[in-house]
Amino acid sequence: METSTTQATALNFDRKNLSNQKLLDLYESLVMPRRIEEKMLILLRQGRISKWFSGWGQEAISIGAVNALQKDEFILPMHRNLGIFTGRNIPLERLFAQFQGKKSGFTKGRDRSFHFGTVEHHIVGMISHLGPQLAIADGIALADKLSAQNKVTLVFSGDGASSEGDFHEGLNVAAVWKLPVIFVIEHNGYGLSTPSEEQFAFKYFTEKGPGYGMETVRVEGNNVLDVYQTILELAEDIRKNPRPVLVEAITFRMRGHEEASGTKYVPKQLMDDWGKLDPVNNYEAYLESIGVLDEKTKEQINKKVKKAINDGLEKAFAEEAIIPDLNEELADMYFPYEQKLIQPQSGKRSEKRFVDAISDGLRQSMEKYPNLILMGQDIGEYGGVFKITDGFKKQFGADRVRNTPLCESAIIGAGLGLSIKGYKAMVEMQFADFVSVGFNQIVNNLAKIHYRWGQHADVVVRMPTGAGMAAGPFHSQSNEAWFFHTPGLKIVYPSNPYDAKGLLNAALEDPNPYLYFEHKGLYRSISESIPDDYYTVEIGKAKLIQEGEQVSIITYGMGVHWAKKAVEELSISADILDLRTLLPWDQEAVKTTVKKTGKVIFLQEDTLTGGIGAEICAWISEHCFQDLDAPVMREGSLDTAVPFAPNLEKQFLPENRFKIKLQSLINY
Ligand SMILES: Cc1ncc(C[n+]2csc(CCOP(=O)(O)OP(=O)(O)O)c2C)c(N)n1
Repeated sequence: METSTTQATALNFDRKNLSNQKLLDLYESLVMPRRIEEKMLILLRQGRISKWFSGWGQEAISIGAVNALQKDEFILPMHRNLGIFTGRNIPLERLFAQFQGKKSGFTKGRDRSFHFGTVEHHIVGMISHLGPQLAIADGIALADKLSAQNKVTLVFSGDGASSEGDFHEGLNVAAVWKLPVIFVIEHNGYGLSTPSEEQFAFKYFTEKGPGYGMETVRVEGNNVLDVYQTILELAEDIRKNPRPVLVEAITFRMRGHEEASGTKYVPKQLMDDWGKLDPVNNYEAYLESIGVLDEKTKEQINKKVKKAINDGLEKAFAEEAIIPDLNEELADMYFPYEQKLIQPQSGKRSEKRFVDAISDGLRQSMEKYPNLILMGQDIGEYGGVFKITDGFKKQFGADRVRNTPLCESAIIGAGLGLSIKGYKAMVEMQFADFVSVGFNQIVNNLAKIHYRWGQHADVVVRMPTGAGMAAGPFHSQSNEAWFFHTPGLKIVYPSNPYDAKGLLNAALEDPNPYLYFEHKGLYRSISESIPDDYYTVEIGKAKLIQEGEQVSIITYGMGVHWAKKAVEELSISADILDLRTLLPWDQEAVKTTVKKTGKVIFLQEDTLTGGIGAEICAWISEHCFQDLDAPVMREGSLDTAVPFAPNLEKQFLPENRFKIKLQSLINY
């Protein structure tokens, strides 16, 4: 029938040179996810589990793939790939504990179903957003390629998720960088209830691959031998000749998107046709027809599989429900890391502009960490639009200083993939504004991955930020508050060359994910004598830039310079506290200065509403109330987009309003 691209056609099993034992091993591997699912559906009806994503009818794809790859090659499964987890012999009791939200599951009850990874089993599970998986696979494959590992990485996508921008970015990067990735598209004709023809206007993914300059192969997704043999051959070849290949597996999902959603939208004929092509029954019948599987062996295998499932379930059900531990929950947001401050070895110093200090730190970090990879648009030969990486490609080579295609999401995701393989990644946003198209990877992957399953994200995203250069709404934004609200990230924002170098080095040392904000207006406008040697600045520690008695000004970035100017112009005596780290911010230092002066004003370049100042002022009101002699005040930019015309921009920025407010606070 022609209503769907996933047309049911007869399966053609061909054992080629596979031994009887191999055929039986594949059979045992194939029945495991089916038998688990049968059990889960019963438990679901009994109300003993809450949700189930079915892979019924698609099992041959996972099983063919997982058996074709070497055990230490990474696989990045999606929500219907139970067979990847069972195929990697994950202890079933832990898998079931994961499904039940028990402590011994892979996420300690913090995430559900297949949303987990385990480096021990070389699996990186998905986040709900589907598409971001592909870029992580790119990063893992890049790590393998850089270290000449001759490995393949395999990542899944549904046909629905292929409409996401992340799909395009992931494939494009792999193609341009010739990464050893097998992209397996499980083409089952639907994304939830939406049929393929409402999802995209081509018929087969084999038509799409060549557009990326990528080889493509179509397999019978319900034929475990076709999937296995195809991927086995491909993987062997890719290990020798690294490149991405797109494998389209034609299949069908026989149950609802998840159990509650039903299948009413699927024409009955389609169900009937595909029902006849069940991957388990057909393979079983094939093995019987060639005399490899008899009744007795079939029974033995199924008995063994069922016993393993029942044993695993018994253990998982016996485990008590999680008893929440507040400290553990909070601590696990971050990879446990204790910073060891590094002082410069010698007293040698040079005058450096802000921009040179950043470049200096980055260069020395590259020298210190041979596993640090830089990625960004135009950062190679061109040296980046602000010339921070000028000469880096020559010094460190094109492998480590990587010009990227124009795709922030895939590159940040690739940074995470590198981190999973023990690399460090620095991703340069050309302008901080463009991080919006990489936002998801930062706030949902980098930020949450340690809490979810204990994997660290050793990635620093550099953010050239700030206004004042008449660059308009999309090259001027202050967007640190977008990330300040996201647990799991760390944010630093230096205001001077010394801190710029030391904080960048510190961020690159820490295996946790960082946003490093660098104000473009400071790049070439300020300079100071800083140590020539490598050093770090303490993370989470504010710095009292200037001491005074009448008032405390708490600020960061360009705000520090506006504050200094205002204090001078108004001839007042003020503490100026430069936060330096926004997340985690220095509560102790804030408390100390507020206690000292009793009057406090927060200054930020960002628009006022919901900014960093809002949080810190609220905290001061709650925790320093007794020390206050005046209302807690704050000033920031107007709640508008950043305007282009210099006069409009001047009005937008808080510098002048701040001076007036500061005077009123002094007078209070
Ligand atoms: C970014 C995003 N949008 C929407 C969803 C909701 N959603 C989850 S799965 C799914 C359909 C996915 O279809 P496909 O990629 O074909 O995979 P299949 O479920 O068919 O295996 C949708 C819309 C989501 N998880 N993430």
